[in-house]
Amino acid sequence: MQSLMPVTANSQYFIELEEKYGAHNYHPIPVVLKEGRGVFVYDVDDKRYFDFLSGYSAVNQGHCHPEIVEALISQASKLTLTSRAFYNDQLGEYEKFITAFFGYDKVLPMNTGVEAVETALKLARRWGYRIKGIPENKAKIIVCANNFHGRTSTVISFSTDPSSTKDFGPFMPGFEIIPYNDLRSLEIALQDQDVAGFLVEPIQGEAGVVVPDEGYLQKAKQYCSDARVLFIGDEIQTGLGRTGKMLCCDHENVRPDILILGKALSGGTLPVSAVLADNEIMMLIAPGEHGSTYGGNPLACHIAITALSVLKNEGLVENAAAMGELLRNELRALASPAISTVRGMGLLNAIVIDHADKEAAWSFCLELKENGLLAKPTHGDKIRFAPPLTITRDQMLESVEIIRKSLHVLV
Ligand code: IF1
Repeated sequence: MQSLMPVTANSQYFIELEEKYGAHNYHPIPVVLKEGRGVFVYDVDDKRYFDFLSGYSAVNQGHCHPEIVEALISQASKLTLTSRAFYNDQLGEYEKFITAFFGYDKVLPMNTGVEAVETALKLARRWGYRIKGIPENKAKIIVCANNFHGRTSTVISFSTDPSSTKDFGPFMPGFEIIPYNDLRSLEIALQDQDVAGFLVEPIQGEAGVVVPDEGYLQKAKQYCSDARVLFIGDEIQTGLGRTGKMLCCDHENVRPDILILGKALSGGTLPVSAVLADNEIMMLIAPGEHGSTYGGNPLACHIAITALSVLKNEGLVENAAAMGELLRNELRALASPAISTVRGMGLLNAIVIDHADKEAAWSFCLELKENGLLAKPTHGDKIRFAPPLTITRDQMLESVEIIRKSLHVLV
């Protein structure tokens, strides 16, 4: 059991409630938050923290962005849900807005990221059967080892992480796992005529911000085009400005055949996800063949237009590129022997902790918390540093100072 720093009685009260009444499907850093504004969150004792996790990149626009909250409040007081049994005055406007924003013919609105991934898989399979001519129930989707695309039974069927898969079987067939960032393996896998799609994270987030070689995405897309296989870009975590471009695929001018978005699509207010594709793919789903209760609800649509507009109007993509460069340079300049690697793009970054104590990354995050910055390890020795894209230069330098000041626990 990882050690817990002592917390105040006030925090302890809330921690114990979760311990007693909630499933233990997470092991949080011991901090109890009650408020968020911009790059900051505040605990129940009014202590301020820099948020360097950003709700796993769902809060790119900063916590409780005033314009996004206003959009939520105004629409929530008018109409929140109609179901898709009827039209509403928000969905069409949103569909027009987001398809123009990303340059696709159509969008299929969903809620959580994994629902959008499942939707993309169904679209790719449907395209495989009806357009490519793959024999029924033979379609395959290529995925990469160490992927993270969500936690439904189908999606964990192609996970290589035992903590996501053990004792959750049996699993969905039709997936082939190849090494990430390995074009030769992809080229070989694409020789199979039953392959309908290649699902890939442009940067592997949960794996610890694994950035592929330059050119990987572009060549992978080319190989897929040559093999008549759909390139499915999971930009749920890397998209919406996080890596210093609107989409991570933009770094290599790659246009996914199917684009998957989520998280910051609502600016961290409620689950909003989306699948974008052109008509050849999207029109393969007829009425009644796919959907969800909340998918495309007027509240989500109204919020998402604002969340996307904020990214552009506030120059958050450009800021992510600049502040990410600053962060990586400053982290490297710390020249700490305990930080073996600094990697990332834009404001999706991670450090790798090199220390004899396997709990070192956790202990470091506890010290960061004590000093006013929140981050959490992933897969043991990696710590993700992903603040909201609104972070200023002064805030970044203050954050780096907190990181520097906390390094003493790693000696
Ligand atoms: C958890 C991290 C994990 C995602 C990508 C799809 C989804 C995610 C690239 C599914 C979700 C979240 C899930 C959350 C922790 C976080 C995460 F990488 F972002 F840190 F797990 F890998 N594709 N990522 O990153 O979206 O259904 O959650 O809306 O499950 O612990 P979702």
